[in-house]
Amino acid sequence: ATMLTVNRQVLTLDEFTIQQLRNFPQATGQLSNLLRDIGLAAKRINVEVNKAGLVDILGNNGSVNVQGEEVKKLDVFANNQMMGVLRHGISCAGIGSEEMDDVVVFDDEVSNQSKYVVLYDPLDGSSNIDVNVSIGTIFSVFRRTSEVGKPCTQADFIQKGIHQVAAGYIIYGSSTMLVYATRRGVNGFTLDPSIGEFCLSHPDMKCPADGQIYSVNHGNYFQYEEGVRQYITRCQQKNETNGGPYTQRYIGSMVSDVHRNLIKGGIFMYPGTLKKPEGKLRLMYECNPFAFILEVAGGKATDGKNRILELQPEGLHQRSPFFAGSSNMMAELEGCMAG
Ligand code: AHM
Ligand code: MG
Repeated sequence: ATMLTVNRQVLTLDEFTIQQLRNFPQATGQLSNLLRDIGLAAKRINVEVNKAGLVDILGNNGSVNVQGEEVKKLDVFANNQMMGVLRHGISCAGIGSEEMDDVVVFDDEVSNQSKYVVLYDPLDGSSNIDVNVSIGTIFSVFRRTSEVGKPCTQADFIQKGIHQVAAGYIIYGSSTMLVYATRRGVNGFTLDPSIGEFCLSHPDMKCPADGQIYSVNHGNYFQYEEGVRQYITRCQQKNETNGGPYTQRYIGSMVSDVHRNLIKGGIFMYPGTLKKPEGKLRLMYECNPFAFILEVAGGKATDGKNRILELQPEGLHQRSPFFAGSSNMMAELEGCMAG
């Protein structure tokens, strides 16, 4: 019989972020702490996601379980976990969540000394929970622009994506992974359930320049503008340059769809439709973090015309059309959309 041994060469998330710090003696370690906090929330959310079919947490708020405790919906649970760890940590002055109308300013002695604010979508793709399909958590980290020592402000959150310090996601899939990007690179960690730690499994991730996968909701095809339809047709046909026809893959869970395309090469699209010209995805919680991750990995992300990271946000919950993925596929799309 083979004996399983612990691979001591593999760095945990904590070891990795601390190792990164060593190259920057002037760093305070707040970002490492922040990532550890998010990793902890991810582990707790993971446990509940895995139980989702077993215990009645799919139900609505207000339902009561056998112990007579109030049962929380999974997305409410995830939201509270993220907010809880960030509030108790030392690195975050406040949060904005897709689940909440307004930002939460922590305003306590330690939080007011923190450098960062975090925006997150606690459980993206939540319509997939009750059918056992992968879902995820997405986060975006900004350095605050307000004075450290005071409570953070609304303006700290309404920054262009280009100012993100870090962004990442957790995917609750066939295994659980945490992927995060800083300007210096994108790294992926897989949760090793035997030790309960995220372990570096995908160092220095790069999005291939070419891909063979396109991801879009075809049900909306006749709602898309001409350029998008033209590009989809090109994906479906072999032509002189593109090596098509491509494979179409669409889970309907952005974290999974973009994660796959990041690794394998591909393009993900959520265009505007006739009914919803701004599309569905939220700039601050979904588009910005994925645009940052993909660009650091060598890919591209636009709203069809402009680079996502340069869009000036006007509100916390605004939506944007979103196109992202392999750079050469994005170039071909741009050609179609330009006319
Ligand atoms: P949610 O934030 O309500 O979960 O919606 C976001 C999700 C994304 O994960 C996914 O890409 C998209 O909605 C799918 O939408 P559609 O079913 O319209 O294609
Ligand atoms: Mg979402």
